[in-house]
Amino acid sequence: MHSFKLHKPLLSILAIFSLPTLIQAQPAGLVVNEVSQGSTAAREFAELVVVGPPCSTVDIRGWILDDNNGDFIDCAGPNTGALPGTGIAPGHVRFKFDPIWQNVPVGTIILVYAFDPGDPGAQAEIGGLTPDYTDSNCDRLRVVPLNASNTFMEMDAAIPFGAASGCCPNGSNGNPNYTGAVYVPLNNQAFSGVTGKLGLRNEGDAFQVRNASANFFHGLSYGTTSTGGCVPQPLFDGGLYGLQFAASGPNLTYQFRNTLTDDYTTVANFGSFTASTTQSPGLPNNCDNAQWIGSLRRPPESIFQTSGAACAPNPMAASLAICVGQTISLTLPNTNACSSNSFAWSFSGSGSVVVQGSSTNSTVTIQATGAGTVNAQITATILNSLLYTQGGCSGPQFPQSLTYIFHWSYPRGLRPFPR
Ligand SMILES: [Ca+2]
Ligand SMILES: [Ca+2]
Ligand SMILES: [Ca+2]
Ligand SMILES: [Ca+2]
Repeated sequence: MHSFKLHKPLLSILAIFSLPTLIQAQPAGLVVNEVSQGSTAAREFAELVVVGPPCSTVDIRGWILDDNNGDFIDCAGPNTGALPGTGIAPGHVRFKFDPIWQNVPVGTIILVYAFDPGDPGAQAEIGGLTPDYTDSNCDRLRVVPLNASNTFMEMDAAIPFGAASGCCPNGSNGNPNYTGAVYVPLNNQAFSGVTGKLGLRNEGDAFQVRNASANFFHGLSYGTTSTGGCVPQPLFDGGLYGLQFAASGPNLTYQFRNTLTDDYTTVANFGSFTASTTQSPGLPNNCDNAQWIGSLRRPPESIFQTSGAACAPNPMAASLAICVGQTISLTLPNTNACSSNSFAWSFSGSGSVVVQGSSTNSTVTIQATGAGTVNAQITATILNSLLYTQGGCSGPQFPQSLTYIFHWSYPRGLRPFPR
């Protein structure tokens, strides 16, 4: 019989990344990619893009979505209260502490939208999209209605609450924070509608994302306040990054267009547009936006790494030594339900092998034909073709690939496997 010995590690199996991408520290969170009033009434939606280090996932359990909470316009100084007429719809929503939100791959789009089955004026215009909380179809889009059918999120119905009346300082009139929130299941107007928790005031308001500690992560504001005779009338400030837009009213959408750069904290990279013709729920906002989203994505096999570090070397089990003549199968590690678009195997080193069958799948079968060491390398590639088509891109766009190398040895002195 031939021998098949599992040696102690001769060489560790490494993951090596073929893209010359600069891996920089990227804050992990949710970027507001688009906020739309809808073409009419309260058919509102918001589109979020998961950002973070390449090859990583982000834990968004407990992350908060809200409209203006006072942070975008508030009475100056601590404990001075909120202002009326600034779009503070009482209440907010958050992602539940549910496992489906624990490891969301960077580059995922999350579409949250109004859909009250009993109120056509509070039904966002999302075309043929249907709810997909977990990205079950692997298109990296999660479609999430903010209504009673959504059991993966929850809301507080009252906090923060807006000021009923009065000018600054407004004392305890209005509560622009999240202390004392009590979470209950979503109702059908958890986004917009008469009792909406995130309802976007047409004349001026904000939309924002906050982390599980209620700290601001990203958001924008638009339009003007209406403080009922208070002088001077303060303006929205655009939040931490000054993302403020003059245009307001119905039938408007605010979009990250990556106009100059991919910096989502620079207002010049955003714009306001007519919603009925330009809103793009669940889709990139233009080709530049699609390229940015594509640049965030990596082959899904990379995102559940054993090393824990994003795009870092990925040590596997012990290296193997097999006999000349022996046949063995190699499989790309860390596969999950979603997979890359294409795979390519190659072999190099002092030993020699022949491939049996296909070498374009995530598994390959090889037979050792000559003693020595062999590196078996697989490159997994995602094309993002759908994303770039949706973004209206013309011409070829860049794919994203990762290369894994298996180190193998075929010891000398062993006889070829007898046929
Ligand atoms: Ca609110
Ligand atoms: Ca999906
Ligand atoms: Ca509105
Ligand atoms: Ca969009």
